[in-house]
Amino acid sequence: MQDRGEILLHRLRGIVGDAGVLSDTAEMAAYGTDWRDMFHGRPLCVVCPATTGEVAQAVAACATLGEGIVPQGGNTGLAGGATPDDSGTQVIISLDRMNAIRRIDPIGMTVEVEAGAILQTVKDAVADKNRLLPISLAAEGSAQIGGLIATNAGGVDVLRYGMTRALVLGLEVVLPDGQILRHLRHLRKDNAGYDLKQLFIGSEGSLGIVTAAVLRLVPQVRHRATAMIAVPNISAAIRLYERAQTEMGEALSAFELISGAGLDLVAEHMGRSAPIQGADWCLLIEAGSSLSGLREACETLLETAFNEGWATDGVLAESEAQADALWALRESLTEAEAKAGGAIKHDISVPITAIDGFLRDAGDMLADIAPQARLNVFGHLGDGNLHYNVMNVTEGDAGRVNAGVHDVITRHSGSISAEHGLGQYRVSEWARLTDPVERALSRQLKDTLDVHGVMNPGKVVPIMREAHD
Ligand code: FAD
Ligand code: 2HG
Ligand code: ZN
Repeated sequence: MQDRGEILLHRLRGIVGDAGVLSDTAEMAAYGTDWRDMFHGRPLCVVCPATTGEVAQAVAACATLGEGIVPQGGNTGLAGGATPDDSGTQVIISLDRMNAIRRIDPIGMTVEVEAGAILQTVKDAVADKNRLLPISLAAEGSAQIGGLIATNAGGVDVLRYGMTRALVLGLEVVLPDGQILRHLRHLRKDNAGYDLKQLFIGSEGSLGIVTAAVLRLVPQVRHRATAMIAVPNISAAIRLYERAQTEMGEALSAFELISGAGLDLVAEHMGRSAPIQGADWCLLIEAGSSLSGLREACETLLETAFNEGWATDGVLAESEAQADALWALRESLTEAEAKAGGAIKHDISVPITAIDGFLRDAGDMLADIAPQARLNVFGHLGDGNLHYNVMNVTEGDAGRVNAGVHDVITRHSGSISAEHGLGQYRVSEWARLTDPVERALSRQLKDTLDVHGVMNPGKVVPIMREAHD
């Protein structure tokens, strides 16, 4: 008699064809491990559907047999959400083959794409029509639209344009029982009933598989001013931020913090050296507009910053190439950290005025429990979102450090996941720190939409039922 796995493989091959199902261990290896090489799973197979109909049939086949499904996009996620468990029974559904850009509307300023389209490819396509899809992150050459929506990705342009959620106008989603929710609307205004698409944005594949989306575009930025500024401390950085908002308003698109230690990592492991040396903290600021005059505004801002003592050094990019070189430093931080041995990652946010206090308290906590730790702190200061990455921690101390940072963040009324999601990396900490009412409601939502518990099990909502705790 055939076992369930063999029956499922047979059915899946019937749906997508033999070539669309990978079950060879070597072929599946890249899909079974996350970008950080931190989570290692063993899938039954990897299914690569070419149409929404095929995704729906594959999901229904898994649901009928009660086997877990793990949706996977570009596999650049930093929370282990796209990695299966090691049971050898879960099915990865990869969106790689569903990558068409279906329609660009430069007047309505929308783009309709399939979930497997790579962010950079979509950005290039809309740029040809003088439009911008304003999501920018270092993984944009691999991250897919479906993955960005599923994680409600942030990045360096959130300050001006919001998280991915703010750009989603319509979605097509395959539900955990194989039904298709078709809501591919190109509408900016649509109050007809519950806004169901919001349920799937940021739910990390735990409620359904995004197969296509309509995204909002903005006019392409024609002029930009980019500056790297050394600041003496965080409170000076915050004062500078307040002034930048006043001077540049909606043109301000990025206000990023990088530590001197982070720039040293980038120099050592990526061979890129910064124009500013020896500072504890640096900012990378960018403003963009269809209109000119930004450079002058940026010069005035820098002048004020020096006069007020908020800046100790600064570089205003003279050319696009120099601006790109400044961004390359910022975008190399994650890879440099990985090359240096990795870190315990904390993707925290607090109200921006609480950043200084958070850094002080977290530093005190670390000095107590892991004095040898090294920090790589950087991120989206303007959003109150820092990547508080702790390096050089022994395996034995890792859990205490992780919980310690999250306890500090909780005391500052912050979030333990500002933009990367919970995946499997943070799910137990979320359960530990989240209000019981919020936990129970999340569980109820998951159980209602995913009756058989097959959609990305163990991600976002813990696998154990919590009804009685
Ligand atoms: P995957 O890694 O494949 O999946 C991520 C999650 O989404 C998983 O839970 C998966 O099950 C689910 N999923 C994927 N596709 C679908 C789908 N079609 N339908 C339903 N669920 C799906 N993130 C930020 O927010 N800001 C940053 O600045 C940022 N910078 C990064 C820089 C680097 C160098 C790296 C490696 C990662 C970075 N990330 C950042 C994290 C990552 O790029 C984002 O989370 C991205 O959105 C993941 O997209 P993906 O296609 O790779 O998704
Ligand atoms: C970034 O801001 C990403 O560059 C990655 O969110 C953060 O590596 C990290 O911890
Ligand atoms: Zn980030």
